[in-house]
Amino acid sequence: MRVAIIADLHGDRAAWRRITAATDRCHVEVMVLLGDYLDCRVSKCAASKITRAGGRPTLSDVVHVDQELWGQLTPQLCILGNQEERIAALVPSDGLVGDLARLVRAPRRRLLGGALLVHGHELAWSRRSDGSWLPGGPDRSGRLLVAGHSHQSLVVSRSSRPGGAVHVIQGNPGRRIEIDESTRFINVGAARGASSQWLLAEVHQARLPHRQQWTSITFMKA
Ligand SMILES: [Mn+2]
Repeated sequence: MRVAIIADLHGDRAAWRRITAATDRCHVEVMVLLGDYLDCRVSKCAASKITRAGGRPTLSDVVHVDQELWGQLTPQLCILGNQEERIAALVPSDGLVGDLARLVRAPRRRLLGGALLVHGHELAWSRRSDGSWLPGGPDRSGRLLVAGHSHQSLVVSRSSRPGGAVHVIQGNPGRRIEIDESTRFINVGAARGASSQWLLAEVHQARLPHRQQWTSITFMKA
């Protein structure tokens, strides 16, 4: 099964058009929107001031109203990001209707082919000496983790020995990487903007939903 993972679109309609044209050409069967598919017009800091003051911003104060784009995003497998959380917190409930209501009430995590998919804003990130950000914290599940949020593209593998070395591969556009049991983390770069990208993944459709079934990924420029 061919899966497209699209992270951090931030409501970029031109990028969405380029990506959907490419996913059609690649015969993608499943599209995953890995959080921050919408863009909140209110900063994190301004949002907490508004909330404390009991302010009631209008819908268009909070998000660029784009019913056509929302209608195309809604049927995809959506995973909630921090932008959608902030939009949901700020828009008065009578404004949260139709596609927007569905988009801001997506689940925070999904399992796909044995991998755990999250946006990434709830992970404890730490910065490595080479400048890349990796999610920290204890890894008890042993599951392949796929996230966006950092706007960087990379793959982390770790040898199975206790305390085994961590190996980081940069996800340059066009790069195809085989996935195996040593692959721990896939970070999908941002779909929005000039360096717009997405991820093409080959995932087996086996009967064992909790076994790791990802076979390869390709970082795609959009
Ligand atoms: Mn984010």
